[in-house]
Amino acid sequence: MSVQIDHLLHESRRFPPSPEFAASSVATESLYTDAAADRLGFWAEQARDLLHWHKPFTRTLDWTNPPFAKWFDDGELNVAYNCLDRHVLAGNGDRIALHWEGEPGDSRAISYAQLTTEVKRAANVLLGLGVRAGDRVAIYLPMIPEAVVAMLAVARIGAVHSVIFGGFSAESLRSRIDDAEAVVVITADGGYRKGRATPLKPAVDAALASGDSSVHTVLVVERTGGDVEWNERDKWWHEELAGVSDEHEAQPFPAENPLFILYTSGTTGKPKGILHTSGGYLTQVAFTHKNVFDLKPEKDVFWCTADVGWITGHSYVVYGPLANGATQVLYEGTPDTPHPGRWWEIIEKYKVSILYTAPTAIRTFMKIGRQEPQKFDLTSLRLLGSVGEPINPEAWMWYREVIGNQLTPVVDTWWQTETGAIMISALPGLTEAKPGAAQVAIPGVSIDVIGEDGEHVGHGNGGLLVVTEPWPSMLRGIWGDPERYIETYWEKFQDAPNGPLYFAGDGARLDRDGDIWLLGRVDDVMNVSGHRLSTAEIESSLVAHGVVAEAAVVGAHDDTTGQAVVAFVIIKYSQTDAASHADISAVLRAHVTLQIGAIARPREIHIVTELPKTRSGKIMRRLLRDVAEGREIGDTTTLADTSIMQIISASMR
Ligand code: 6R9
Repeated sequence: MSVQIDHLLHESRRFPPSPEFAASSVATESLYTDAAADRLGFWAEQARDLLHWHKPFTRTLDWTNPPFAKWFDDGELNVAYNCLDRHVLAGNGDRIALHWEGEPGDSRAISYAQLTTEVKRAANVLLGLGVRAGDRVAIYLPMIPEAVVAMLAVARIGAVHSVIFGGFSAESLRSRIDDAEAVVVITADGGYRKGRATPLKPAVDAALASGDSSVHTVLVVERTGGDVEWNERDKWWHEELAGVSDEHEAQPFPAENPLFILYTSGTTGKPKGILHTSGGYLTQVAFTHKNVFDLKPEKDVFWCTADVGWITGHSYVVYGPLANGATQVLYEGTPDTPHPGRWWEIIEKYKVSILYTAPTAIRTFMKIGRQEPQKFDLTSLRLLGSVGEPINPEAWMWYREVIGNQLTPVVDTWWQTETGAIMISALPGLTEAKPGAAQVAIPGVSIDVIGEDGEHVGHGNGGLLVVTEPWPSMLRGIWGDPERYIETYWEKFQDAPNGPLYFAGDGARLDRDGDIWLLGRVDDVMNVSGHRLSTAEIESSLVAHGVVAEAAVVGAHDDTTGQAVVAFVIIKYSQTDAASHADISAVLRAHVTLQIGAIARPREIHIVTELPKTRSGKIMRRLLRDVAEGREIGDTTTLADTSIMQIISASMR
């Protein structure tokens, strides 16, 4: 059977950039033409322009042993120097690097000079503990400035960080520490979430309780002041930093020196330790942060709401913004604490000009209603970004209209932990935007949509998303498992005529103009009467109806059609007592039939109050498929809230 994914939903709204925005755009058309004329030359120029090299490189790409790439490999640089010292040396030491906002309302403004000093101290502490280039350091912290300091201090001494999201359990922490053989863990007594001080250190204590791990020291940041158990290996972060010099000269390391490992769970199996290195990674995150977000570092206040425990936090909270000398907001807590307008209050307070967040957050705000953001002055915003899942056209429209005052461009950015940096996105001053489409590969990145046979699908068709040429911020492998790296990403299209293709695992289609629309994970595609239907399109159709805030669609076994569409929807607060569930279901089934066609009409629509999501906010359709097919529910360990599945199952009886 072919992989052709039938595309059914039509979206014809268009939003060109305003003349004012276009006139002062950071990105220019020449980026596309230069990259098309000489792709490697283009990346070499970006690497030289955007970064400081202690030793200039002479080789751009070594692809003689695919899929193992080396970029700029005879060059040497220091990643932390690029994010800190050079801005201070250029006279920008007083510029604010971080406007940090704690959940309880405490705040700190940290300049580039101050951040540099903190990182130098932390680097001296790590060196004093015997940490050397290549050693691994695990970081398990809330969203506090010390998380950024810790990452940069590890990078500064050429060591490798492995940040583990603070919501992960002791068991997940232990398996990641073991896999990376980390020697030091940096944690905190706790952090603030949903109005409470939540302890973190007990999970580290439990993870290391058996005493046979590679970890010799645990550094503990004091955040909440809560009680902590104390072990021989523990040291207070503030005491250690106070006891060392604030002088530290950054040493150069080879461009291919490992920078970090970040674990990604995928759908099945043991988490993969995605490995990223230094020069190529920093080049592409700096390039995309500057051009996709139209960054004017002397004026803008950038806010990426992702936690540093995810790739979005690595690339667009830490490395991209700091490499570019940007001023940004870092917020510790949840969006609805102590009130549902907290994010909008923060935007007003710091005059945030660029906001980068995820569709799951946007849809949650849609569910609550526009009255919350409308209580605050959001006129400082001039650009909005989205990442993490396909953004439904209606969510895109709401984002632009309600948050962006009907004015701001919205960029939908497609990328992955594995790709390290943004790969597909509009450039806001150049591209005519289409709600719901990621649209075009960034300059210097080569993307295609192909069939199972490896052939380009042609405009108007759907298939599999692949990257056809190596890119600077690509993963360099899976930590300790080169075989799995090849099998997972490169084996499927290894015999392509111009070398192996990177298979991303996502479905996509090209519209008539050749623009790219993401259709969801290939594992989630449904097959109804021989038609391959994308989750994203049917979900977008449901979200386009005025009563629906969020929707998840799965394919469930059906005797007649092979699979049938089963939908789970969340109704907007303002609509919850408008009609009975049966009425709403009937209306929505008719709506999808009208918008897409009878083939996509859901067999069942279940009205629920929550959807199962991963801790980074992605809908876990696999679990909904279990419910829809009446099976025992599978592994729920990656769910943000494990009680959700009981609530959903109970509401269906
Ligand atoms: C950055 C990040 C990667 C997966 C990816 C895809 C989905 C991310 C998207 C998107 C549609 C977008 N995804 N951005 N789908 N449109 N703009 O999220 O990394 O956590 O590794 O997830 O997320 O399915 O394959 P990661």
